[in-house]
Formats: sequence, C-alpha cells, structure tokens
Amino acid sequence: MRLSVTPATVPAGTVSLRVVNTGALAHEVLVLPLPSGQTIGQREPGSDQRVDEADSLGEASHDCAAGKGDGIAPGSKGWITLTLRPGRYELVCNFPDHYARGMYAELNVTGR
Ligand SMILES: [Cu+2]
Repeated sequence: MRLSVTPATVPAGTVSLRVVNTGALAHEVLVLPLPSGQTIGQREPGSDQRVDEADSLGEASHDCAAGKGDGIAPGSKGWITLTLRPGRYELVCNFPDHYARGMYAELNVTGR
C-alpha cells in the first residue's frame, strides 16, 4: 500500500487535492501538519491501528464527492479544497493499519 502526491510542493493559499484510488480497497486522505523535526511515517498508531487525527485540517474521504465521508472506493475519486499556510504536511490514510503499511506522503507548501 502506498500514497503518492504530485506535485509534492505547492504555493500557499488555496490547495485542491484530487484523490484517485487506484487500489483494491477503500482509502481516504487526511491532511495533518508535520511538526518540525518530524518526518513522515513516524506517527505511532494506537490500539485501533489508526494515528491521532485530532489536528487534521481536512480530509478527502467521500466517494465521488468533496470532503468527509466513509471512504473512497476502488477505482473512484474524492477531493477537497483547503487553505494551507506555508509549511510541511503529512498526507495520511487513516483506515486501520493503512498508515503502518505505508500510506503517508509529504506535501510541502511554500510561501509566495
Ligand atoms: Cu488506505
């Protein structure tokens, strides 16, 4: 399992994420701030096999629609538009065990 983002660097401001699920299982993408000194993949999943998403800025998890839902089905798409400040973000799929299995990617937002 993996999650990739293209381009991985975007200017600050309005950012639209279009999530295409090319896999065989449902997935989602959450946008979490990446604290300085931390790299992607370092979050510790809890007993529910999910990482803490309390500081999520938004998620694309609605099948064929924007925003939050129950997941994006295989072969389908979801999307979200956010306003992001300059900084580093970690995109994660927080379905149980998906983070531990490699579903994270870094998104860098640069100043104008
Ligand atoms: Cu997933």
